Amino acid sequence: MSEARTDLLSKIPNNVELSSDKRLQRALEQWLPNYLGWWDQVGPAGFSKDEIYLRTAISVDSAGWAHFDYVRMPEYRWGIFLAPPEEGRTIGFGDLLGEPAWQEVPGQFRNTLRRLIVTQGDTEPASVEQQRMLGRTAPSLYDLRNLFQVNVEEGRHLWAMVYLLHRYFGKDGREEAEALLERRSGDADKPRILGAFNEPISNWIDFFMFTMFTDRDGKYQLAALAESGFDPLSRTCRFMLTEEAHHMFVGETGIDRLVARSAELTKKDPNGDARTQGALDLPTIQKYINFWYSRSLDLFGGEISSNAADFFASGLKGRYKERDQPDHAALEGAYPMDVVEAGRLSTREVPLRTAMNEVLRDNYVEDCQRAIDKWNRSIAKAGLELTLGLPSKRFHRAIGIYAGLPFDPAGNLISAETWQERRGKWLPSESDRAFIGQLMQPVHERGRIANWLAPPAKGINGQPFDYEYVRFAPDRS
Ligand code: BYC
Ligand code: FE
Ligand code: FE
Repeated sequence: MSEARTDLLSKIPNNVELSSDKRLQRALEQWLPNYLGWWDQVGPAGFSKDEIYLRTAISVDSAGWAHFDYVRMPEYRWGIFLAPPEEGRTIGFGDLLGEPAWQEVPGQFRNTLRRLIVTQGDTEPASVEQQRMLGRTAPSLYDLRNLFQVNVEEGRHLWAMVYLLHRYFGKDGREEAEALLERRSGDADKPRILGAFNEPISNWIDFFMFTMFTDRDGKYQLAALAESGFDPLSRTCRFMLTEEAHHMFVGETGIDRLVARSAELTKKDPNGDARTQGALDLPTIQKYINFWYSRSLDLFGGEISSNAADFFASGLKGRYKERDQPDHAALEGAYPMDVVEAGRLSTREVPLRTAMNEVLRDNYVEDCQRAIDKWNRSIAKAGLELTLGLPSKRFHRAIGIYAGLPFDPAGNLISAETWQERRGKWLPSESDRAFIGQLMQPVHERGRIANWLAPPAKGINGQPFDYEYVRFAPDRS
């Protein structure tokens, strides 16, 4: 295997030698107008004539993989890029540990692999659909540009999965690629596959929470798939992870800026009420954390999962940083799991392979806690004593062994009545949403920012915050 050259000039930019496989190239070129039709129909509403200061992936070279310039979104160059192959790569875990990684799909794992790729692929366009209306209420040009950067890259992630489907899964792969453009986030008849991707993202608080918590699930899922014995999937996910870092940055720093401004105005208000000062109060921010964190925990699947054990045994999906694990077979260990038995919580030992979803979820929880600690430092800096926190892993779950059971944020099992009574204190209510709705007035002038949000510490790609991140077209519609 040698490094493929990067072709930036053909219809579909790529580093997978697309021009040497005419059939595949033609099939993807036929999918391209369907993709553009989807983008036009349910991608960002408005702004299609405006020039956005965006980065575009142009190679997988860590030194200079991206190029920044003004682009109209419909003209964005969505490309197919895989991380360079590793000479002599072998399967790193499970029953086939040490065998050569697969360059083609092994027949016995074909359906499972296709399902994993389709599930991953489905989330990418879903998020673009969910975020479609946000441009109209962007708090600054900097944030507007970041929204669109995330959107175009999620579009590219869809391309990444569609390439795998077309290249490795024949006719059913092509059908799945069509279906990825047909499902719609939140649609009653043809919804997206996973729960969080059917939740509305109605305002910028949702957006920052989503990029913090839900894109971060993406990081851990992609990292687990980057370990895959199916080498093209591994290489695809490895490159996607470089882009993912910015999405999580948008979320984590977005919430930090939200929290900092909220704390500052709480401190300033004679009654300690950020809302009278035209900002969001910290208790409401906590509710949004509770909501998006719990929905994102669901994305890791059931705590006890034979699917997860099978994925691991077959070498299809590993753990986070599998190479740092002491035992790649994971046949011996057990995971102490809190389960509900006869209406009470008790701890049960679960075979490690069956607990793989939970193991990955724990890596994620730790990462989220790190961010919470950082936000709490911003609150303390403003001179407030309040703190934010993560609710228990059991709170407000819809998937797995705690699904539908009434737990309070501390993780105690409570009665259904208490849950009904208190849920408005723990999760965003209609009146919270209405209040946020009227906070969300667009600020589309260079260098300015909405009152409810602090400016970022620095701009994008070495530019200042006061930069023309979006050049509005004179004839914009
Ligand atoms: N909602 O054994 P179980 C991203 C289903 S985010 C609805 O518990 P398993 C991004 C499951 O399919 C990363 N259904 O779970 C972020 C199964 O169905 P069947 C996305 C759910 O199989 C922001 C059943 O419940 N990537 O990239 O271990 C913006 C019981 O299965 C949910 C991936 O997810 C749910 N939340 O599945 C843009 C990676 N959870 O078989 C992008 C690929 C589970 O009974 N997917 N179910 O019909 C996977 O690795 C696995 O399929 C899962 C867990 C992690 C989803
Ligand atoms: Fe993505
Ligand atoms: Fe993302």
